[in-house]
Amino acid sequence: FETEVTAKAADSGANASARFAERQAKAGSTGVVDHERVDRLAGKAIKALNDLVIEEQMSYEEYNAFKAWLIKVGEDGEWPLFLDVWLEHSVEEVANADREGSKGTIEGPYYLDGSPELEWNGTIPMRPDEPGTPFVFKGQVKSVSGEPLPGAKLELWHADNLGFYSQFAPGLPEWNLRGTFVANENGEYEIHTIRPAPYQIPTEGACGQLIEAAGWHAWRPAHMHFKVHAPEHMLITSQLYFPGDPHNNDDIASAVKPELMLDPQPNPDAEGEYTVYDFVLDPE
Ligand code: MBD
Ligand code: FE
Repeated sequence: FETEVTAKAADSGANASARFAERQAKAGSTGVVDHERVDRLAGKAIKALNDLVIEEQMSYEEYNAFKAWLIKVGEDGEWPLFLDVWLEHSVEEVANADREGSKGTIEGPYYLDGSPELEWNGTIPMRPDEPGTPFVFKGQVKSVSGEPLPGAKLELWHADNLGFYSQFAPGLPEWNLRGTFVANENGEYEIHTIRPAPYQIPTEGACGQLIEAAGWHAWRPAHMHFKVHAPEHMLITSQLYFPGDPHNNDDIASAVKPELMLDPQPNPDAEGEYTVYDFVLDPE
């Protein structure tokens, strides 16, 4: 069992790198280089590292350990994981500073576009015996002026009851716990799924090695990922969290915000829990 879990975790990094490369290729590039901007950003990044070496009086031994580790991050396919865990939260903060609607947060390394499209009140693709507490997620997509946004699309993806994402960890059916829900004429949705488990980032790769060496922990609190789109509105990328999770206050990816906390209640109509959360989208 140990080796099985290890194999799954090791594959996740390589898969995340491959999926990212595909998406970048599809997104295309204008090929136009803003030399001044590159000079400024690359220059500052290099200066920050040089300052670190001088300030901390880094030795050759430390420099070589750093070099070996950087090489290993690539070999393990963990650049998406490393960047999304330790840097994306700042990029997201800059990108979304002016929004008036719902807060968003980072996308992370495990998004896939094109998940199966379902009605406004559907069950997310899952195994017949999918382990975990049944969970109903309902609410409404609205504009900042309070208008419902019919036909809005909610993409939802989350880990299973063991913390694994389909298409990244092997052994799970394609699109397991991934779906695109189309809101009804009132902008409403009612999604049936299961509660995801907290997520531990792979411990045996380069990121795990860093975490171990620094004496940090490898956990993200349990979370569900969303992208919500509506015509003439800004796309929102978000994650929602569960109260009481031991890692809500020390998420390794620094992606928890108080506005993103759900309030699950026992479901009066069925086994499990339900929660209500509305998405408010800014105009484009
Ligand atoms: C995840 O599931 C995640 O959401 C992030 C941001 C990083 C690693 C794993
Ligand atoms: Fe995640």
